[in-house]
Amino acid sequence: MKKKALITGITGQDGAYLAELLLSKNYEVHGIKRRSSLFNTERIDHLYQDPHDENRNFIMHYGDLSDSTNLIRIIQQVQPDEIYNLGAMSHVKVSFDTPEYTANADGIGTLRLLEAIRILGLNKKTRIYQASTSELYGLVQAVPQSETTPFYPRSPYAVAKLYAYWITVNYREAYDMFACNGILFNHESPLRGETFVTRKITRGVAKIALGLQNKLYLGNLDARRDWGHAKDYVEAMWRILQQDKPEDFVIATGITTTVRDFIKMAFAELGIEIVFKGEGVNERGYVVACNNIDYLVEVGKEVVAVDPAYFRPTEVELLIGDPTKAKEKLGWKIEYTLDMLVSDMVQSDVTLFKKERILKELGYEIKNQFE
Ligand code: NDP
Ligand code: GDR
Repeated sequence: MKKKALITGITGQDGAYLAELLLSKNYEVHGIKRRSSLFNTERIDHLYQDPHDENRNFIMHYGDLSDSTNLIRIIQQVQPDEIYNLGAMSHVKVSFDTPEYTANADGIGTLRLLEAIRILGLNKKTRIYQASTSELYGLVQAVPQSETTPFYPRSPYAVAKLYAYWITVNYREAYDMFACNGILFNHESPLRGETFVTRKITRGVAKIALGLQNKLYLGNLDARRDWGHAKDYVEAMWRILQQDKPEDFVIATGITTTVRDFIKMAFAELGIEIVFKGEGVNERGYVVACNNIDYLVEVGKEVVAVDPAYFRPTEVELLIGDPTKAKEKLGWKIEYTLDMLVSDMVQSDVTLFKKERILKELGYEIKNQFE
């Protein structure tokens, strides 16, 4: 019998990679997607199977983490062996604008799934993975951050995820459920949402190099993050649910890098060297060399500036994870270094924007200005 998995957030970055991974392991994969006024399945379109095919193993359901009846019905119908709860309003800065919605989807949404499993009497059958986050650590208490480091959330997003973390632990202890938290540090890829800092940078760098954009405006350049590749991290999610007993795991690379250094690495991937001058809101990034004749960026040009609109009311300055437990118990390790991640993202965005440049040269203007 094939194992069945249900993924919330299947249309997101991690959902897409996890679906690919589980299909390659011969799972029947079910996903919950939200109704939207435009198509929102771009990341998983390549996995589409005709609903009329009786043997299909990739099946989509409409739903939302704010709707208990919907979740109960889908879980009753699918009877999943594993649920991966990846659905969330996942943008930290936006959570300050939509705090109540974030609490509902990211916090209570997790409770709704756990309750659905309990109500349906699936405690012994269905294992559940909760997408917890390094944002739980927030204001630095100790580094590197491990499974035993105290939490101090710094955004409505992180506070909602704190509730989700503890309700997962509580249902494991109270109802003997196989419920686990993966405390994942930042992970990125060419599929990363365009408004997260790494993707905003790699898109901006590609567009600047191709002459489609003049400058990249960013917020706090001093923030430090432990960045890995999403492909490695979905492998860890799966491993967490294959253990003999349910436990929580930190998933991280153990290396931290500033936003400023990520920017330098992204430009360097295209042979463009930049330096930063000034401080705080006056800090700027300038081109000092362009060693690739394919890219016509003038030396001396200002390509990065700070816009305080991207600052957060409360910031998480430093994240660096300790993945020792995951290495020892899950046998998990990264395949992608930060250099490889940056290269993968920049080259993918260059390919994307070369197409846009051709359209521009033919007289078609593409509008995707909202960051
Ligand atoms: P994305 O933002 O790329 O994807 C989020 C997914 O959740 C999308 O499919 C989105 O649907 C869906 N979603 C949003 N709101 C709801 C809702 N109310 N009901 C149902 N689905 C909803 O996130 P990632 O793939 O990067 O992250 C996956 C999970 O892991 C998230 O929970 C995130 O908070 C968490 N996480 C991510 C980390 C990272 O670095 N990427 C690190 C640690 C944790 P739609 O496409 O329609 O918007
Ligand atoms: P984060 O990711 O908040 O860590 O949450 P993000 O990429 O948004 O920010 C990382 C750091 O970069 C700084 N920064 C900027 N961020 C954005 N988005 N845009 C900018 O212009 C900019 N300039 C500087 C931020 O201030 C921050 O310090 C991500 C999400 O995927 C969460 O869902 C997940 O839980 C955590 O990672 C782990």
